[in-house]
Amino acid sequence: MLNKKTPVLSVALLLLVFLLQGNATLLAQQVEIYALSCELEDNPIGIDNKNPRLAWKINSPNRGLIQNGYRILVSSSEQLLNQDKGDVWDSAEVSSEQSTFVSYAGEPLESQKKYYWKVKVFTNQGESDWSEVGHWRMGLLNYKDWSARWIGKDNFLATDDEATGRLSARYIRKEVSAKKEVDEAFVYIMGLGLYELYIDGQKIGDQVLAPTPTDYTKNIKYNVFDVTEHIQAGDHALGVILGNGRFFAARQAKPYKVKSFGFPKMIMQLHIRYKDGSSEVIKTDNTWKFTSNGPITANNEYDGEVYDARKEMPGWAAVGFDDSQWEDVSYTQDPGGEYESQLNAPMRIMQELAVERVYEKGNGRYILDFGQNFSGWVKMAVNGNAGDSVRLRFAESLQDDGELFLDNLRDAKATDVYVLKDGGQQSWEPRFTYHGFRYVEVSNYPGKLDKKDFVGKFIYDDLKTIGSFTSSNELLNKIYNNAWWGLASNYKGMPVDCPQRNERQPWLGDRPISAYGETFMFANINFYTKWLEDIRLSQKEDGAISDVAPAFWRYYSDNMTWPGTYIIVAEMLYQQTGDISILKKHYPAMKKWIEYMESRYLSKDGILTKDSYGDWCFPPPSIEEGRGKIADRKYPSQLISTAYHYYLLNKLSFIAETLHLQEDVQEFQKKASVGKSAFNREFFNKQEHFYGENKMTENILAYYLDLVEEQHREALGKKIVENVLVDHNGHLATGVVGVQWIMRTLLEMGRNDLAYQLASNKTYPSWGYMIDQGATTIWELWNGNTAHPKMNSQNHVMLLGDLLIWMYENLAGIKADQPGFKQLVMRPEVVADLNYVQADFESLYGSVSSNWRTSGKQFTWDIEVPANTKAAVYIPAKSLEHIKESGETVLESKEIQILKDNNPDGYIGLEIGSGKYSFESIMN
Ligand code: RAM
Repeated sequence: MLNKKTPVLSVALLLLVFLLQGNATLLAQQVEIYALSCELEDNPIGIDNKNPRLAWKINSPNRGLIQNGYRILVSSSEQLLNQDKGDVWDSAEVSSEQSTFVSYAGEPLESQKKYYWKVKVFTNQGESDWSEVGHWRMGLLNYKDWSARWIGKDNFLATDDEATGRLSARYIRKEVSAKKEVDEAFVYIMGLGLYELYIDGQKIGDQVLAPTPTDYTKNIKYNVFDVTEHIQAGDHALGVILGNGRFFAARQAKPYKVKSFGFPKMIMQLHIRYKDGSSEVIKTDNTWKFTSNGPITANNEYDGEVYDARKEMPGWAAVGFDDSQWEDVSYTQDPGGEYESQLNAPMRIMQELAVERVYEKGNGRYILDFGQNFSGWVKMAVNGNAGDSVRLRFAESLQDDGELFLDNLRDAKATDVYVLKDGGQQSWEPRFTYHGFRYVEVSNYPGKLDKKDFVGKFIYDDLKTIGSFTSSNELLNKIYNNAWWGLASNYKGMPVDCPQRNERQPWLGDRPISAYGETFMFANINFYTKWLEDIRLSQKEDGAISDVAPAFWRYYSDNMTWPGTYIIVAEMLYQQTGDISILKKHYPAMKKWIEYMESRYLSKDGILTKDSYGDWCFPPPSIEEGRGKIADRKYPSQLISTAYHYYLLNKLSFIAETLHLQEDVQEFQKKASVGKSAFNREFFNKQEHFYGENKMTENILAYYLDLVEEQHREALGKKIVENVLVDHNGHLATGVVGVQWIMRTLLEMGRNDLAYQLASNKTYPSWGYMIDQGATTIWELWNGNTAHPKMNSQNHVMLLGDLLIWMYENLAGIKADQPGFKQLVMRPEVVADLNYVQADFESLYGSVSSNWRTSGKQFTWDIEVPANTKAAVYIPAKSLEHIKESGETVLESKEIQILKDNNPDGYIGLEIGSGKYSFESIMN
């Protein structure tokens, strides 16, 4: 046990969702700042939530550590905080185990003010010292804080290519002066669709493709920059470049479908506080200067960027530039949305990739292979003559003849052009586009191409990778790795379906369960919190929710499976984080949506009659049968919509229960029970014990979503086994809908061996087949190598289904038992030839890890459970006597409680507190 002198328990602070972090020690030890370990640091200088939530992690190796109280101090200055004075909030000692999402409850927080905070915790093993100091800064809280005007040009310009929808970038500048000694300076900016901000010629911030995309008529995200180091007393130049982004839609041909918001525009304020206490706000107005005659002559997300270096305007963003040829900027229409601080992480260049191979094609033409499908762009170095025009085209794969395979991009041109200026050696990368690619064709490259002159820039939201998984099965590891690349590639401020063709839409139906698996891999809480808001804002007056959110494509096709993701992801995020505010916020809209669907499509006898996509992208029976076929045929299914209706009612009932809305709970349950009877009456084949047409997905939905009556459950399970083993020769046969549940269905049926078989398959259809065919990400179609290119992306994540969940929760055995991992249940599945798994995951309480290996009947398991949590651990063992922990029998351990000492299922259950444990056992 711990005595009072035991060293170092440190506490890391997080300000959740809008967050910060410091660090402290328990027991009067020295404190050191703990680098932020999750996305919660996404934006500590622009918090516009008036009650930010605070969180901290207790970083301690001690076993069985539980917090039983905390005290938070928030001060208006660091000096006050150092004197332990919380002049804006002193929570006093609160007796509570809560260490995540603790709502600020002090004095009202003021716009643009910086706050300092620290926490100390009281635990069952003593009291901590104060943590190190964390801080955050409020954004612009009041609408009156915005006194600048939107500027730009609300029309096509002579430099724009109206026909292709590729606009010339807009350059906007203004020279300003700081009159006195500057204490601090902050910029607040919205530049739509995309912007880059420069001060005195230098780009501000390392974000790219900012701001995060939203439905700009509903909300617009502003970004905040601390520019104190750039603004001293004296003259300065402010320069902004605007690109199309999602604001000016890349495709204008179908305005009823593709939403366009107008022409690029911006609003910005530079707030300067002088050392003498006075302050000043410099704002966009009609005295700023404008040109579209700069080097970026064309840009859009799908088609690429054209950059004519001969048109560069050296010094355009620096003081002294002659802008007499520039026009006055105009006032423009306000886009309409609420202004909100961007709390989700910006996109950044997250990784650089080297060219692996170069294929020389003659005449200055080359094909570069980066060896990996990813999304982003290429930076190129080149030496040539002014006017030489180098063209880069991007593709995911090559044709048999070694040329780029472009057909699956549809009409996305995915082409960047760089026109050289005088001056020999030069280098360039685009700003307002990105591509999904592995291969790049370089044409008209002057001189000999050296592969070192090209660097791939992998761009996605700056979400830290917080999980890892490796096992003795190399194929599983490869699939996991492909999943990582696919998911990362499709984080673009919203979860897009694919990064390459003319689509790139945030389809709801692609992520219902995938999002859950992703939370183990990426620190994406703020990301999905933002997406839920996008979905909520897509809701129409009548209750309809779009299949795509933000609704850049206006598809309100009314079905349960795509919009249903709203409910599934909200509930999942609550389970994985413990943030109940998510449920509170979204409950009314979710309820309104289901009632809308019922009012239109629920038959009198309980069938939900409307579906749109069926089991989208299910695999054709054989590669041959799918060859050359277009995959976008829809097969709506009332079985699917009725099953989801039932499932979503149960989810809503759980949410209502959590929010203490008893009447609603009863209402949902009543409807669910009608739905269940209707489902069985309509779709169950009593003689044969299957559902619908005995398709794998149909049977899985009935089984896993709990629709089958208890007395038929076992028989249905047998049908599913037959579906896999007999009908499909040991393979899955599920599309996007079925694959969300398949691994956990087989596991629940006691057939994890079959789940493992599906994950280990290399023949069609399987994830392993994709890899066998050279995939480095996950495909849109099981038969992605031979189907028609019209709808056939090679970097889509929807077919991951529940695979990652199964890897973490079941193979590794890392699963939340109480919301947010306050309590864990760890039960690794030892299966077939799998003889080790190593996985870890950074929860909001700290690191959870599970490393197990087997040797014959011997099972060895090292685990780590974070402070302030506990875990029920299930160990494969013959009996309690066959388990040792750190060499000792567990019977004598005071730190280990026994939960279950009989093992009809081959497992013995123990309860442990935080800390590291090494178990050894002899299995059945
Ligand atoms: C296609 C894509 C996308 C899917 C929609 C319904 O555009 O496959 O991922 O959600 O169809």
